[in-house]
Amino acid sequence: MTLPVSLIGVPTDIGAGARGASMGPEALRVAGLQPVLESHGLEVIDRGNLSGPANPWQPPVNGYRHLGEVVAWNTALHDAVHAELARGRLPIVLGGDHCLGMGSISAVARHCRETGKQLRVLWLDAHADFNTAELTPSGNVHGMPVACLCGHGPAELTGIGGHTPAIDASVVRQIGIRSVDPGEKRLVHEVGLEVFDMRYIDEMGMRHTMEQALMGLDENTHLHVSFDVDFLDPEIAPGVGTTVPGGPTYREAQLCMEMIADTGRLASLDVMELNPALDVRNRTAELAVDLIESLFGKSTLMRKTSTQT
Ligand code: B3U
Ligand code: MN
Ligand code: MN
Repeated sequence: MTLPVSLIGVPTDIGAGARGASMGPEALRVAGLQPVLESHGLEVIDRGNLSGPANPWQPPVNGYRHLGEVVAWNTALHDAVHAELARGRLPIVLGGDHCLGMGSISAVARHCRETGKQLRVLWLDAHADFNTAELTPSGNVHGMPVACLCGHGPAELTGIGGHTPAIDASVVRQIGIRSVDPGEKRLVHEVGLEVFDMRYIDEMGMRHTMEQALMGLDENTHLHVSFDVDFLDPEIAPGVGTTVPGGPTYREAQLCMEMIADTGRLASLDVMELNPALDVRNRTAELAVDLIESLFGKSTLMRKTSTQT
C-alpha cells in the first residue's frame, strides 16, 4: 500500500506554552521532507500552509488559552485532512503545536466512519495530553487534545468532526509517556487509556512495546501516527518547547518507526511541536525527517517478513 502523500503545513503555536512551533512546517521542508519521501518512490504534493488567526499571547480564560483561535485552526485542519483522505491520499500534517491533533484525528475518525475502517491511533509523546480545563496546570490546549478527542472538553472542540466523542479511548495507544500531571493521571486511569510509558519501555524494550501497541491490526485498519517530537530524548531532539529527559534513544525511535512501517497500514501522520526557535542548526527537524523516512519504509537491508509473525 503506497498511497500518494499530501503535506499540509499548519504554522501556528496557538496551543503551546512557548512561541515558535509556528515555524515547524518550514523547518521540515528545509530539512528536505519532500525529496526524501520522493526518493522512496512516493508521489508527494505539498499543499502549502493553512492560514488562521495570529497568536495573541493572552492568559487563560476559564481554563483555556486562545480557545477561539484553537477552534479556528483545528476546524481548518479538519477540513483539509478530510479532503485529502477523501481523495485517497495520505495526509502528513506539519505542525504546529499538538493541539492540532484534534483537527487531524477528528477528520481521520470521520473518514473511518464513512468508509467502515477500523481506526488505531499511535500517540508518540512525552506527555499524555489528557488535561481538561479543570485539571490543566497551564491552560495550554496542546496539553488537552487526546481528552478532547475522547469527549472530555468544550463542545467547540469535542464536536469538530461532527461526532462526539470523535474517537473511543480504546483505539489509542500512547508510547514514550513520562510527564503526566496529577489530575490528568487520574483521568487517564479512569478512562482506561492504554499507555506504554518509559518505565514500560525500559523494562520490556521497544520491540515488545511496539508488538503490543500494534496488536490487532488487520487489512481494514487505518493506522494514524501522531508524532510529538518531544517523544524523543532531548539529548537528540532539543528543538521542542517542553523537553522531558529520559525519552527514547535514536535506536529505539528508529525501531519504533520501522515496526510501524512493517505493518503497511500507515494512512495518516502528524509531526507536531517542532520548534525551530529552540533548535540547534535544524538538527531536530533533520532527525524528524530521518525518522519519517523510516516510517515510510527506509530500511538498511531488504527484509523478508514483518517483525510481527
Ligand atoms: N501537561 C502540561 C505540559 C504539556 C503537555 N503537553 C505539552 N506540555 N507539550 C500541560 O500544560 O498540560
Ligand atoms: Mn503532545
Ligand atoms: Mn509532548
